[in-house]
Amino acid sequence: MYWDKVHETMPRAELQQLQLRRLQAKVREVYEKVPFYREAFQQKGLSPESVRSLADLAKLPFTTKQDFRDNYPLGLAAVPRSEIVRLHASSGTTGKPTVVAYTRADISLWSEMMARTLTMCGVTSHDVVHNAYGYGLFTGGLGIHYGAERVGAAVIPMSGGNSKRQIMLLQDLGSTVICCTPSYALYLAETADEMGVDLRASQLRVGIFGAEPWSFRMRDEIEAKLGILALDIYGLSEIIGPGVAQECPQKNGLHIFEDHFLAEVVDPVTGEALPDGKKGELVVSTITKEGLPVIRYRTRDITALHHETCACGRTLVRMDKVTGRTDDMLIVRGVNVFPSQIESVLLEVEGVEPHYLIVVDREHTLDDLEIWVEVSEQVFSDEIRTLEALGRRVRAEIESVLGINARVKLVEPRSIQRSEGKAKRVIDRREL
Ligand code: DLL
Repeated sequence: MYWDKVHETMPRAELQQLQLRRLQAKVREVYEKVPFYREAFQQKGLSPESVRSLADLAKLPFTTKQDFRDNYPLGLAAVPRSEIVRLHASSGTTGKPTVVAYTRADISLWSEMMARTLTMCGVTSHDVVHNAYGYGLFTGGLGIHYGAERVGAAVIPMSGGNSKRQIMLLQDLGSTVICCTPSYALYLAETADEMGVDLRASQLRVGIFGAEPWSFRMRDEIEAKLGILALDIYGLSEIIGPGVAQECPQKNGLHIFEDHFLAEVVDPVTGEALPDGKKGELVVSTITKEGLPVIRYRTRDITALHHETCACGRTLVRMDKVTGRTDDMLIVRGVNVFPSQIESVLLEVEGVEPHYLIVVDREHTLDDLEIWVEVSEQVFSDEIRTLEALGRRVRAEIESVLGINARVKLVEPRSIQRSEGKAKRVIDRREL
């Protein structure tokens, strides 16, 4: 099912013409209206006329999170305040948040992208969408909300929190679609379980989960516990929010809406373009957004691109599931470790729950990696010998995948803090 068949299935040559036209116009616009871009271009000896083909995109300077910080709050905006109708912000781990601005046309574009997203997941005007992404400065809640309204579905603006009430309303209002972070979906499943409710018997059919990394194993777990099809949604505030890319039921990567968002994957160290299939850092340029257009934004998200047409018929480039960020990679005793690798290992092991915490510390000069893992109720009440054997098994699996050893601490069911939004998986106590 397509929302906008023309653009979602456009032959590549035609799509590229459209992209080039839009890119040239946007580059001209930011050069004229945003001093940051004019200076960045001039420093490289570039002008809007330097962009003659799509390949010329690679000559343009990158924009980074730091540039947003340096121009806090709205120095990168390309329109006067009077044209801005909405502001959102993403909370950074340090310092001031990143603020983003939308014009009326941007809100319409965003709704359109979200309508594509939802339609790709099979959502229609007959659906009831339980939206448990946070409403507020976070883009998840309102992004899904406007998309669901555009499709004509009935949207329930739940936001996060009060999980028991969520389960009650989910059932009573006959929700067919659920949207939230994957970690919150698991928490809801757990809450339902405690309440004696079997979500598999509810009307829920499909879930649209994102805003944080989650493994394929986690998908299996969610699909089994909720009895639904679970699809991955990707986006970031700096670009527009959710609605940058969406996985279709083929489960074959996420389609990037590249008639509006140009995608490149570059080597995170050299900044050089990488070919299809090679993992690197995703870089995105917005070629139609008005309020806060961004050229070559370094997302820090790690993925690879694929250009072959998908079995669903969309010609739009696909990106792999984001497995980590260049900045949440841990370097433990010199080895690169991504939390998602640990997650996949844990979820392979029977008796272990998908709730974990990675604690890194430094004893004298040596890094110490400890992984806290919840065990299932059944294992927990079993003999100590069983627990010990499980601990050894997890440890061995982790060692074989990461190539380093870690201490494994098996903890009681439900003892690791649950999150209503993005889960916090890593505690790094090293003072480096
Ligand atoms: O998380 C927007 C969003 C809302 C996406 C709802 C999907 C659903 P930010 O708070 O700015 O925006 O965080 C963006 O979250 O750079 C990724 O690191 C991460 N992220 C988002 N979606 C995914 C995903 C929203 N599907 C940052 N898989 C991004 C992995 C994701 N990571």
